[in-house]
Amino acid sequence: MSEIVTSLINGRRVAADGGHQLPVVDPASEAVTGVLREADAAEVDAAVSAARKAFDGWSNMSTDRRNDILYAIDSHLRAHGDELAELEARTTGLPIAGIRPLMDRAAENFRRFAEVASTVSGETYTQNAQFLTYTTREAKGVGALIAPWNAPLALGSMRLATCIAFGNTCVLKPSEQTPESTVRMVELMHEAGLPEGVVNIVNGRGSVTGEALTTHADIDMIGFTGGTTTGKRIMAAAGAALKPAILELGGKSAAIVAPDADLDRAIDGTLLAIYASNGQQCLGGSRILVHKSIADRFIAEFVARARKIRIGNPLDPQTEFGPLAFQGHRDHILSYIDVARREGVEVLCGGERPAGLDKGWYVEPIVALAPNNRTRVCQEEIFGPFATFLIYSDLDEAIAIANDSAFGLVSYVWTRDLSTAMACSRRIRAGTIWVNTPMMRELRAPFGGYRESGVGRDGARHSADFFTEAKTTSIPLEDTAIRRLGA
Ligand code: TXE
Repeated sequence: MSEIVTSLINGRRVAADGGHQLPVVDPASEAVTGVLREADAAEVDAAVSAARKAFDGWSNMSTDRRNDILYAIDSHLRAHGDELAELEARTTGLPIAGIRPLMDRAAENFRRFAEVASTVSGETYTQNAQFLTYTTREAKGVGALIAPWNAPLALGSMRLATCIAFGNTCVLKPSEQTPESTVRMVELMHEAGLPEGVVNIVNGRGSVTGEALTTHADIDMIGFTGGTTTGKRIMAAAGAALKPAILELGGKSAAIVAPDADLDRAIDGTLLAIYASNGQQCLGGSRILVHKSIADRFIAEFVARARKIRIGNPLDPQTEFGPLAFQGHRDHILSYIDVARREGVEVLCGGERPAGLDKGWYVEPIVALAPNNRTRVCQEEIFGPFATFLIYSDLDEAIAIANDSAFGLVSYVWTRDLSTAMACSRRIRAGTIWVNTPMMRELRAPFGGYRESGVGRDGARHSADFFTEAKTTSIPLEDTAIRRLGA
């Protein structure tokens, strides 16, 4: 065992002694590589106090000075991109070739949201001739931020950057399944000049550390990325304490392949949308809706390519698909093979342990063909390499299937016909529609979900709105009459 992962408060890792301990497991070898020491309620309280203490200094710092620090963080994280990518690949099982660019994106989040903070401005109201009324935007306070295990740095940096760029301080809890890379990233942020207490980390299980954090009386808002069930629980706690919450949750996104699509590009795009990041991504295109006139050819080609995906050690640059993040999640995904078969869903390939990989949470990418969209594999978020095909007859039917879901995060459409693209853009109820492209993330644009895919949006203006309070000030331009009581 190499490392004991602890919390990081006021810029320093806390002592490793005592406390409840959880194993840190390498998903590629199943070996226990470290120990996570869980933060209890007292440690969470210390982290929130540190963030509160740092709030005045950070929120009152000039935006230019704060941005210098955020730009330095961007540069320093980029300089350590290889180190972070290796750590991330080891802990999550994500192939290094796929996540190396995401390390630069994680760094860039701090630059991008610093730029947004530079443009935040208020309004003036002069309609009432005797008064000047203006608005300012102020940092909201201390954020409780919760990040998931599927892409800890990409998603954790998004939560952090949107919060601290506007002058807030925070306590972040990474997932107990993948804690190490986030601690290292935040350590690097301090090396780049982040003042102590602005970002603190508490490590531990959701039910213990997470709950102590999101229900702490001295937090001002909650930012959560994770599963819908947990999201509902957090929203309920936030409601009870009257704290605003932004939630980015799961999805069961449809990818519509029209008969006029560029089928080669559609094959590449649909494969990537479901199998990138080992299939563990909220924006996965897990329901592939293909027109009946092209279905046989398209599905056959997709299956052939899925069988050829290079599965292996996440640290090998040739690997396209690594082990799933942890044993419980691997078992959860495999359980859907039986669920599928019981409902008459045909499993076309995958689900076995790949030859030659005797250890690790490896599974061959799964492709299935469902008789209809009401099956559980089409309704429930599996959150893994489980692609399910559905065959449709006309565009109205495809759009109806896309919308027949509790979720509404993203949707993909592959077509050369503008009217098909526009109909999907207008009629599909999802936060983002990607036309002829998989997963283009424009950081300035809002990102978030309809229905059970979340509440609120990340993005330039939307994050600024959530992470600041609007304040209105009115000043009379001359001595106005004041009604005199008791005169
Ligand atoms: O996530 P959880 P789980 C989906 C995916 C997956 C399912 C369950 O479908 O199969 O969620 O995954 C913390 N108070 N996504 O159970 O529980 C937890 O410690 C405060 C979609 O692993 O949502 C972790 O840090 N915090 C997704 C974080 O919440 C709590 C990413 C996410 O874990 C808590 C991950 C509590 N009561 C899973 N309970 C996406 N949108 O990208 C847990 N946590």
